[in-house]
Amino acid sequence: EKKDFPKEFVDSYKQIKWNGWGDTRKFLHTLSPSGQIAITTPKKSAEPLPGLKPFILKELAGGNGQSELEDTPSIEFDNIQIDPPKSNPEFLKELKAFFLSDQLKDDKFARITHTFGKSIRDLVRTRIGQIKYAPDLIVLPHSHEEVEKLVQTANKFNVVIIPYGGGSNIVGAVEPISNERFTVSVDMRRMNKILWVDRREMTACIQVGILGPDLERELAKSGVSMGHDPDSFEFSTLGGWLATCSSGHQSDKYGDIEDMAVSFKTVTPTGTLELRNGARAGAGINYKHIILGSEGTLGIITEAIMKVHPLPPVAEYYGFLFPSFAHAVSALEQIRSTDIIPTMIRIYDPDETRLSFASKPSKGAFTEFMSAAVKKYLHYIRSYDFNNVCLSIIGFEGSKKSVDFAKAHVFDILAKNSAFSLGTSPGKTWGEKRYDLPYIRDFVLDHNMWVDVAETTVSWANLIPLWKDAKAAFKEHFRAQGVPAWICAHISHTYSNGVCLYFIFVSKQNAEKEMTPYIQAKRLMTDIVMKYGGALSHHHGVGYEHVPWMNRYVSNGWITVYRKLKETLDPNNICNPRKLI
Ligand code: FAD
Ligand code: PL3
Repeated sequence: EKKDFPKEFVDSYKQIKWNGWGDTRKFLHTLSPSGQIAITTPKKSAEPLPGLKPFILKELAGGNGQSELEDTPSIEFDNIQIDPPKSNPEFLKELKAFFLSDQLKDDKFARITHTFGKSIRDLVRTRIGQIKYAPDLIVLPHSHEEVEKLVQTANKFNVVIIPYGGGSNIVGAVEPISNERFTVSVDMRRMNKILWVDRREMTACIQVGILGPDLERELAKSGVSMGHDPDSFEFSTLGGWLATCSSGHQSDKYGDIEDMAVSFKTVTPTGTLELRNGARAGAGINYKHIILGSEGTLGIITEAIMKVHPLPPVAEYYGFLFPSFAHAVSALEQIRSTDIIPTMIRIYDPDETRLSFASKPSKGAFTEFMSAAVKKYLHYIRSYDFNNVCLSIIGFEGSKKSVDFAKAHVFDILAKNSAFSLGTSPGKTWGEKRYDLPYIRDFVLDHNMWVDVAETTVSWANLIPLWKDAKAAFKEHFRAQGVPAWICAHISHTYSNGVCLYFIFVSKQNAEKEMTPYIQAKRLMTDIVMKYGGALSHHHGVGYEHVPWMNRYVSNGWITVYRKLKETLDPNNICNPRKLI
């Protein structure tokens, strides 16, 4: 039976920027006549960030004497040209017998907004209208059964299917990389319901096309939370998180996505794979790990049973300053070597600390705090050198008793490592602004610069050497070319045997306005990560972006195992081909 979707539902792809990041109503722009950068959000109109433009000019754009930002606007949507969709009348005829016409889209807007993810390369190509292989059709399924029908039909007609969650990946994971076969992008976001919540077993069964805010809002009605909060939370889906092995801010307490996933259904061209529900089993291979991180190459995940926990009665986030990155890392390592771990520990290196201060609104708590008197105190009494200061945000969630206990223990270690408490207001600001940073990327692209990121998991022993070496190598690479460039880093997820180290790097766009500078930078950063034995990615996945390193990262034996598995589950290679290896 064909079911209409609620009339008031607006498909997500229509509500987010086609050529940038996030909500169409949220963006950075320059205020005239003051020339300051401001952020406009659905809640507030134009809030000035007075420190940001001077910071960019000083650190980057002004590196060659420039005193104003240059404008490099995006192409207008109407000026983009793409090839018409390929014709496949028999396949479409079978689909139309099963799907409503509103579930099948092949208009230019739908096709362009399902071509890429949100990496720098994706945004740059969209902004210049360089769209080579847009999918021929977008299908918006409503149920597991519809996905089964779609996959069977695609397999019959040798049609490529690419699962599309929020499209927030930055590794090329949803992009069609050939136009040899008819290609369908399967937009999962109408599969957005919580099917049940079991408060006794603390699990919930969820359709995986649900976006982060909808998921947590609906779970909260039952008094529970999943606690997965990546930076892309607002625009990414549960299915995408499972398929990319994602990690959220509070992973230190609630785990990464693989720790939360109990079982799920995956529709493959050779049938649906199900997993058992239950607390744990030691009965052979843990098959869920075959699908986690498979990035749509083995099939489409439709429904998942996930662990949840009661909404924490207490959530307290604090800001601390450390005299240097080494002090902060030392404190972190001491905390991690005990059995009392905060919910979140983020440490910004000195450069990202300065960016963080520079991008605050005019009367933020930080600005007040950094008054001359306090600065003097830290400098003269505590011997802080402000070129090296690092900001840290440390959060505790749970019962009051457990939070108080953890705080006493952790604050003691922080004090022994010369940390200075800024109280809860930086934590509050972090909570309010934590999804804003990617909007700066669009502003940077609008002004003849580019920005990219690299992240890894690195051992404690290699953390500081990798941090120093990668930053130095990046700076030297651009210095040798006479191009202004800037790099910063933070630590965002911690484990007993290492941390996630995350770099952000920015430079001027080159005269040819093409991709060489960031392809070179990405290569340089990933080679250094490999040299220090880091993970090829802690949480961004592989897509095609990281494929060139896969042979070095995973042994040949495992690549053969994956290939055989793929041939078995997907003999016609219709599921997201040429990704992962
Ligand atoms: P998509 O981008 O749509 O797809 C990603 C991959 O999963 C593709 O291969 C796709 O085919 C596959 N896929 C999607 N849905 C399904 C499904 N139902 N079944 C099978 N395969 C499927 N990642 C983190 O982990 N932590 C972060 O903090 C984080 N922050 C980010 C911040 C920004 C600004 C951006 C742009 C990205 C960030 N990412 C982060 C990366 C990205 O958000 C994650 O990889 C996320 O898990 C992707 O989810 P999605 O729903 O957008 O998936
Ligand atoms: C994936 O985890 C995230 C992908 C986008 C991150 C964008 C970060 C943008 C930061 C912009 C900083 C510009 C500062 C300029 C300084 C000279």
